[in-house]
Order: sequence, then C-alpha cells, then structure tokens
Amino acid sequence: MHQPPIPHLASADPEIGRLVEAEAERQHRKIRLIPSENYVSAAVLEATGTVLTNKYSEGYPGRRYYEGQQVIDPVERLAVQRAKDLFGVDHANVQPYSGSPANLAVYLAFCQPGDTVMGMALPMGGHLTHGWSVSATGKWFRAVRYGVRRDTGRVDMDEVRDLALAERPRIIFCGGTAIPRTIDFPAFAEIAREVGAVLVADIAHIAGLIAGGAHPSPVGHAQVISTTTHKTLRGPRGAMLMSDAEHASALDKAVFPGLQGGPHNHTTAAIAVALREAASEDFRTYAHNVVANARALAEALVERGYDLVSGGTDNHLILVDLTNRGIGGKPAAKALDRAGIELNYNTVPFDTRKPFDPSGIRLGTPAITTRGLGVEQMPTLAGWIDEAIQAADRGDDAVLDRIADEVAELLAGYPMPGWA
Ligand code: DSN
Repeated sequence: MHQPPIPHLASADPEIGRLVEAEAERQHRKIRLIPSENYVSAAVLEATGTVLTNKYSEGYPGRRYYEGQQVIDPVERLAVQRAKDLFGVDHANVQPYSGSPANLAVYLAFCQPGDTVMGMALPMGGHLTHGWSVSATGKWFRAVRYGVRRDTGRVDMDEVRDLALAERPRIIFCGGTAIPRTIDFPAFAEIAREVGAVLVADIAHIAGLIAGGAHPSPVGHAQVISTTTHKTLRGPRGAMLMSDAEHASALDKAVFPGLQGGPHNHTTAAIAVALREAASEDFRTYAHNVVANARALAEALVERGYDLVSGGTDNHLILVDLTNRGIGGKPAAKALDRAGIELNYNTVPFDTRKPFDPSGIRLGTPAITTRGLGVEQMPTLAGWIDEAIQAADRGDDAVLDRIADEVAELLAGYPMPGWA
C-alpha cells in the first residue's frame, strides 16, 4: 500500500484514493526507465503533503506581501542556503513552479520580445523552452538552433561558435532532454563570452549527477543555471534558478513579480529536504551508480545490436535509434510498457519520422538505481528489452505478459519509497 498511508483520502474520496493506490502499485511493479523520473524519499514525500500548502507568501524571505511568514521564511531560507552550498553558487531562487516557468523567467530577465536567442533544437535533444517553434520561447523570440553532428551524434562546438558569431544571440542555452553525453560547459562559456551572450545551463536532467560529482559542474562557466528538482536530483516536482551575483536580482524579479504569484511552500520544504539528502555521501554513491548502470545497460544493448545515438552514454540517459530493428519508437515503447518496462518514445537526431511516431526510444537509470538495481542486473534488463521489442514486431503479447511477470518478480526484492 501507499506510504505514508492515505486513510483520510481513501475514505473522503474513494475514487481518487483507489487511483493513488493503483499508481503506487504500478510504480512498484514496473521497471521505470524514463530518464526524467525518479522515486523521492519518504521524507520528501511527507514534506510535499504538509500544511505548508495552505500558506500564501508572495515575495522573498523578509520581504513578503502577506503576514504570518514566521515559519515559511526559515523554510525558504534553508532551501536557498542548501542549494547554494550544494552547487557552490552565489545565488539560488527556489520558487519556480517547474522547469518551463524557470526557463521563461530567464527570457524575461535578460531578453526583450524579438531578441535573438540560441538553444539546441528539440529533435536534436534540446528542450521546448530553448526556443522551439511551438513554444512561447520560439514564438516571442527569434530563435536560432544548433544540433549534433550526423556522424558522431555529439554537439559540434565549431557549429555552435559559427552560429553564435553570425547571429549574436542575447542568451545561449546549453543542456536539454535527450543528450547522452557530457556537456562541455567551458567551451559553451568561451563562445558566450566571445559574442556577449548570457550562458544558461539547463541542468534539469543532470542536476543530481552534478551534485554527486558524476558530471562536471557549470558553475564558474554559466552565469545562469536552471534546473528542475525532480529528475536525477530526486526531489519534488519543482525547479530552481541559480546564478552568479551579477545576474541574481534580474532573475528574482523575473520569477516574482514577473511571472509567478505565491511560491508553493510545501514544494519549497520538500526541495530543502531533497537538497539535504543530495549533500550526503550516500547520494554521491547513488549518482555514480546511476552512470555506471547506464553505461552497463548501454553496453548490453550494443552487444545485442542496438544502435545508440553517439554510440553510448556518459550520463544517466540512453537514446536508441530503432531504425535498424524495423520498428518505430512508439510501438516499441507501448510493447515495453505492457512488458513492465516503462520508457518513452523519442525523436532521434535527423529523424525521418514524425515526433508523435518517431524512430527512437529514450531510457535512463535514475529510478532503477534508487530502487537498488546494480550493473549486474543490466544485461537482464537489456535481454528483456530486446525480447519485448522482437515480440512487439511479431505481435506476441504472451511474451510481453511473461516478461511483465518476471520484472515484477525481480522488483519485489527492491524496496520503493512510497510503497510497502
Ligand atoms: N519532460 C522532461 C523530460 O522528460 O525530459 C522535459 O521537460
């Protein structure tokens, strides 16, 4: 059952109560390979469910527009201080509601509508809010986009430099949602300096790896750092903006009153708890294990003939191009879901198929590493993934159901915070 137990919810609203229980059980029995998902600790989960949700606190600690901040102010100050200590930054704002609003605040802080901005193209591994055409950031700004090389699957820093010199963007985003390789923050910083742009490192995917020392840090290279708190960082759904002292005030004004109203104080408390956890020695081990598991899984998939974008991974994420397997990413992902292996279909660089029916699948190891799976289990996972994809091609649902049972049997031995 769900942990902590939810007796009041179950009795006051049995329909929602049952659905919450069902989701807890689903999360427990499936191998969760979506690289942007994780399992929060029981302490983080408890913090999100507290009476702090009842309080309004527009403004910042010591400068609020509502009275009664005797408790909320120290909560937010703790979260800010822990973020500053963990990442080694001058300034942190823990109020953005999630990653997209955090990134929007960056535009509001440093750009005027119509200004040129630069980011990685979405189908190449970037994020919607890095100037993709369907996003407000692509509609309200003049976005130019870099990608990866066709032959290496990696960002071509010469292309980034040429584009930046030609287009002179106000801000340059590095980072994204489907990048399996180390981000070269010093090289981006040099280019940004050369063209007078603000460098924004969107570390949403890799924040936990950076905190745990398993990926280089952008601090000292990017003036602004944007991150969600719920991916590898293993906190609640939320976001943070960090910066050097020079860019702090513009960011704060952009978050509030520029874009948002009252911060979600229960989330702020849970972020503080997650940041405390991320400062522990256990978390360093966790971050390194995430990368070791991803490498082992990538190697096992390559051994089975899978074509990985860039040939492998340096971080928590693997992007598989299924073109050589004769199956699209969407039917593969749906079959894997039936087989108890949850991931998402994804475009691959230079994809010839549409985003809603692309050529790839994206997977990662943050959640399974939290469950305690290690490199020794990765060949088994790769075997199940391979078998399920072959079964999907034949329409063999019996094999998928058998794998789902085997997956649940394996996971029964690996506890999940939030379920008992
Ligand atoms: N939804 C996030 C991800 O899955 O990477 C990005 O916003």
